[in-house]
Amino acid sequence: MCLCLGPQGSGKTLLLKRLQNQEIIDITSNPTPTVGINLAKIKLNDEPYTEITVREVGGSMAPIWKNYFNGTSEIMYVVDTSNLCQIAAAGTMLYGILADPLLKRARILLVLTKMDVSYRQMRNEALLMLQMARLKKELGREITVLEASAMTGEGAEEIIEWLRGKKKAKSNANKSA
Ligand SMILES: Nc1nc2c(ncn2[C@@H]2O[C@H](COP(=O)(O)OP(=O)(O)OP(=O)(O)O)[C@@H](O)[C@H]2O)c(=O)[nH]1
Ligand SMILES: [Mg+2]
Repeated sequence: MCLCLGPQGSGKTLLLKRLQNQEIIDITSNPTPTVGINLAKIKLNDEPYTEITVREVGGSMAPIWKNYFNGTSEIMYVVDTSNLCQIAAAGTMLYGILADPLLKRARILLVLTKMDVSYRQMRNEALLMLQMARLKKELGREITVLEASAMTGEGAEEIIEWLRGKKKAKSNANKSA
């Protein structure tokens, strides 16, 4: 199961909507904060049976995110790039996730979203504030970083590509087993 986490209002629900429906997204209706969980089925390609379910746990549930770690093989961590005030807190939450033994083998994707209302330099600032370079070195594990916008659809293909990687990895593992 892929778990989608990130601070309140960072853009998880709208991003998942965009991944579900790349063409049409109603930007006039604001998503309401997710109280509890939100399951999003995302098509990986046009063939049948190539859907995966991503489970978003709302930012207001952060104190109990860890209840959902068991059985999680991917983490999609969504950060609002336009809100640098929130980044330090987002980083602290991310460290907590990465330190959890249940997620030792999980693949990690960091999504810098709301790029439509951020300037490019903010991406670098965000990565600096998250201490990403240090984190990658200390953890010694891969963290994929992608820029996105649920409004414009930027990054959607890349995120789906990352989710597809999961499928490939799984079927390869099955073959070698
Ligand atoms: N400009 C812009 N606004 C966005 C984008 N993604 C989300 N938003 C807005 O940000 C607000 C919060 O979005 P949500 O998707 O509900 O955030 P969330 O991370 O699911 O929040 P919780 O469920 O409370 O954890 C909404 O008003 C969205 O319209 C984006 O890519 N660009
Ligand atoms: Mg939500």
